[in-house]
Amino acid sequence: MNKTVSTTPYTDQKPGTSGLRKKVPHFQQPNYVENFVQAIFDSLEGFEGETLVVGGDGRYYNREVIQTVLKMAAASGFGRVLVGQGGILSTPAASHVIRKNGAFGGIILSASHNPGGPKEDFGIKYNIGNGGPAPEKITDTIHARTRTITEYHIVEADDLNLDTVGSRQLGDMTVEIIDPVADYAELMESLFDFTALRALFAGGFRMAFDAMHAVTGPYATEILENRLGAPKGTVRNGTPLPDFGGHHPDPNLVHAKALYDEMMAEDAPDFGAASDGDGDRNLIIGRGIFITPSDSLALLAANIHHAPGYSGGISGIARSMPTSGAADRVAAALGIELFETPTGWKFFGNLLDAGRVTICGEESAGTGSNHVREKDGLWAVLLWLNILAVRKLPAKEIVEQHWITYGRNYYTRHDYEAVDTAAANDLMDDLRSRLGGLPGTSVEGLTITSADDFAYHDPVDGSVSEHQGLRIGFSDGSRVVFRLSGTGTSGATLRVYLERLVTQPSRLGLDTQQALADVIAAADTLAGIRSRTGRVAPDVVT
Ligand code: VG1
Ligand code: CO
Repeated sequence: MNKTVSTTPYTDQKPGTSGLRKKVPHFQQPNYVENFVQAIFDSLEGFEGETLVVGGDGRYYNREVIQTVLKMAAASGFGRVLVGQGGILSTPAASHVIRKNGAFGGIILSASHNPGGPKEDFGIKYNIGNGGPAPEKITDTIHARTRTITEYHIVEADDLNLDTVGSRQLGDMTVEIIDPVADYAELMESLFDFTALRALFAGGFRMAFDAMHAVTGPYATEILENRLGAPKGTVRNGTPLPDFGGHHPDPNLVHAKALYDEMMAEDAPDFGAASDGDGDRNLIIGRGIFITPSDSLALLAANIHHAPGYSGGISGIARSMPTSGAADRVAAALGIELFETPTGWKFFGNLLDAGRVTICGEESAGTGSNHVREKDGLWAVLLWLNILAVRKLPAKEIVEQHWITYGRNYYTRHDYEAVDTAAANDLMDDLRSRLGGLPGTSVEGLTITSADDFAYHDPVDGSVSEHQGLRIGFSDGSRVVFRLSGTGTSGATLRVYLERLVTQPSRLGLDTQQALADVIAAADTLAGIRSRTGRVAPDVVT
């Protein structure tokens, strides 16, 4: 039975960098989920009888929201919904399922690397038919709709069993519960040389994969241990938990510190990796070396032809603006286009669809290719393994050779979390107002040569996205970027991205924070970080 329920708008349902993210109790307010889901459906046209894909990272509240989405999709006229068994679909797997099935779109329930649990974070994101995050045009429409919504539609029915694979009926709509791993594993097998990877593990190659009790566990266990023969125990923390075991499922040097320590030890495994809450990010650590995501993007681009799925080479590379320029040097050497986009995967979709780029990456540990329209953690890990299997060198040596060829972009990001929102906005507004006068002046011994508020002109659809980060360039090629996070759920998070290119062979092995000490000091002087936020040091350094 279809039912129409009256509702009143919430004023805070603006999607951020990657969907709507709030604390669980916030989502539990009356009609909060229903309003947002109805606003999504109201913003779309022509989905009558079409297929929707639904899944999430298994965090607290995932199952409840899936039931609501299913009942609302049935009332709104979708013909079929594909749901991952147990409500589970990693973000890249959801992207693939949308594409493979020619679905109209998908709803992904995740707050990614943010913690989960009854008082922690939840999120809802809409992806379009190409499998990628909805572009700003659509998220803006959804937001506008949340401000005027007066009713939503839902069928009255019992909750569906999500735990057994198979078809069920919900009103006039079919719900198919699908194996969340099978299609994705098959896709990986079509891109990488699984025979060479099996031989690698059979030869005693040792790997540690930390799934952080998040969604990648079942995918990594199936692919690495079952299909590639890596020893049992290669995948740690492989069971998705609603609260991720009480940790942040954020694969960085702070939250995956145990893995880092293990990889720096004498008897470290050959290769270490981790993935985030929804499986789209990757952390790569070779024995004795952490590989920054910016370097990883450049290295993968330079070596991707070793994987069978990319043996024809790549058309172009895209990176988010705050990501280091390491990939630019590879693109220049290959004679291919390099695109600089705003933060967030939604900006890569047009370039991938148009065939302008094959590989994309972000400094926040996201890398992906045209195989789906999301970043893909396990894909990056498998590509690394494929390269190691072919080149037969330790990861550390491959990285050091790369620096000798291309130079090293020393890179770090300093995050100031849960800063007072007004103070963070003031810091950005004040710096923005002074940008015009900065070029030609000096700070901490560095001469400023450029300063702007990054605006992106999409070369495919001509859309313009403004205010995507303040960037300041120095005469020696080093750079600092300031941005406020669009995924946080408490206060503001100030992200300061710092970078310097070094090409002298004798200076390639420095400590990153030391190599960037003057750029870090310049950032503080320019923006008054300490004085305005009251913080003496960043909360997270990656
Ligand atoms: C962060 C990262 C960004 C990434 C986004 C979503 O956004 O910086 O690079 O695309 O998270 O990733 P922000 O606005 O907080 O800087 V995920 O893995 O949360 O889907
Ligand atoms: Co993620």
